[in-house]
Amino acid sequence: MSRKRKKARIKPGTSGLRKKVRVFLKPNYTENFVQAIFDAMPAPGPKDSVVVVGGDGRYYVKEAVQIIIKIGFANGVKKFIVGQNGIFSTPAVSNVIRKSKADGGILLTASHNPGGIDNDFGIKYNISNGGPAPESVTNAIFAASKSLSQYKIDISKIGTVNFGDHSVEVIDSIEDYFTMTKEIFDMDLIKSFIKSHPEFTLLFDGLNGVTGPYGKRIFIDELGLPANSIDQCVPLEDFGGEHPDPNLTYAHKLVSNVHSKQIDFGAASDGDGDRNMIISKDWFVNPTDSVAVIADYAKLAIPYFKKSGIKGLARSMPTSAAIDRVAHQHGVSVYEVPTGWKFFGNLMDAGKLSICGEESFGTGSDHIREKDGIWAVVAWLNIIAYVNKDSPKLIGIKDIMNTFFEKYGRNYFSRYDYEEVDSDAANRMYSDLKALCYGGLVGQSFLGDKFVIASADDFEYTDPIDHSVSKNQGLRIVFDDGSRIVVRLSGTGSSGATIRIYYEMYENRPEHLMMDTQTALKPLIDIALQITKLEEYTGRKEPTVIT
Ligand code: VG1
Ligand code: CO
Repeated sequence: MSRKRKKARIKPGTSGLRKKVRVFLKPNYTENFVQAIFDAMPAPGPKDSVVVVGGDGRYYVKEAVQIIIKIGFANGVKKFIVGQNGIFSTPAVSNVIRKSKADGGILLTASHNPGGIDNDFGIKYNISNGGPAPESVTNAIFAASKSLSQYKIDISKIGTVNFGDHSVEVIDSIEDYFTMTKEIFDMDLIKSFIKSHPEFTLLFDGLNGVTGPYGKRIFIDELGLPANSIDQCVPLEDFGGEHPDPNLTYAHKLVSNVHSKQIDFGAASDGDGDRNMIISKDWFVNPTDSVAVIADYAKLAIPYFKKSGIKGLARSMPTSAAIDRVAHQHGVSVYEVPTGWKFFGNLMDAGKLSICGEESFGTGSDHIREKDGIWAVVAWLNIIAYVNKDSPKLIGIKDIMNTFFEKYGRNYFSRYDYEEVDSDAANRMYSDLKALCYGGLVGQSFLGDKFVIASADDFEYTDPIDHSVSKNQGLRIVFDDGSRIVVRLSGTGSSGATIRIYYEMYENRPEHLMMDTQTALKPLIDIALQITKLEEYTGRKEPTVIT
């Protein structure tokens, strides 16, 4: 088999390589990147390896699976484990890599970005611990790609096909994941809760992404909820033309259903199944609070943590400190890592981390090495079942949040995204702000003396396990009462730049715990716009998405 080596600079971002489908369709583009992955595979390399392959069902997944198998065999891969029809959620791949002791996995997804021929595709490589490749490996892929037919496999039928010394095993990617879910959670408790509270309503929206079949298997077939408890649960190649992104803007259908049907528990996951959103008729659970609540109840309610205990907790830097308060209360360590799930893996492998999360709707634990949308949804269900054990009257999501805030106080949190901003303008704004952080911001006060800047820097992380250093992970402006403004440029977009501004403010006065988030954060937001001069640089008056 001959391979054309072409100079292509293909740099993976926060989570793999994401580009427009038409870019992947260019001659040799996909082939080059796939070859680069095999070139960069950690020792002993691809020879005789077992590799898991699957994707979120978006346009071009099936074609890419064929390319990967072909190039993989040429590189000496011994066996591919492929999801039927290429379907495999990101957390399910992580699970199968670990369970089958595979050498790695290739995930075909652009996560929550829209799909279809005119939208996005992506390729991500996970290492043998089931987690995203660390920077050492992604940098090697980049380096390999710079220096850079004929099996046709039927991936619609379950079973193993042999090609000489090589083989492809097509598996039902739902079943292993379902088994894992049953091992982690108290399914009997959830079932008895559902029986004893027939008034409880749930709505899971798969956003036409990969989690549909997983959701159906768990919520309908196993837990016995009525068939109308799931929506948009058949994966579509273009996700129905929508952004498969579980937030208040893009999951608008779920949000309006939850309100119009007065749903007690609404949930959604993203295109590849690693994100989650939890919402009810009267409350939106901010992901920064969600992970903290799960951590707070885990040892009481969830069998997996009853057994393993909580070894430690962690969050990405922009994520609020709600989970830090839980860690202190439970007497365990809490780690602050850069954005992107790959940074949690080392801590988990070292036995220092059990539950972690990102403000970007990512929540998970050391059961795998990816964030896990369905896991978070079932964790919440398990917690609801637990708190309602002896309560004939339904204790809902809002009640749980209220109890949590009364115990810990509340870290008000919001993220503003400015999408598809002109890249030069975004870069200028960012580098000027960085200069300000290191020259003159500290000590400035706003609104009289209410907000005084105590520190300002660019977040840098030293991994406590392998001591690798990651620089330039986001600008932090911290006030003397602990409130924060964080500014980052996205590493996952496929066109222009996305500026993210994160706001956080702590409040523990009882009468101020259940305020509207935007109202609570208004002063901080005004200060950020003043300091960053965002409108002046970008021309943007309003964010594209508010979380
Ligand atoms: C975003 C999120 C980050 C997340 C990443 C991948 O990255 O902010 O928290 O880990 O997406 O999520 P960025 O660089 O655009 O801010 V997923 O569901 O797209 O794998
Ligand atoms: Co995702």
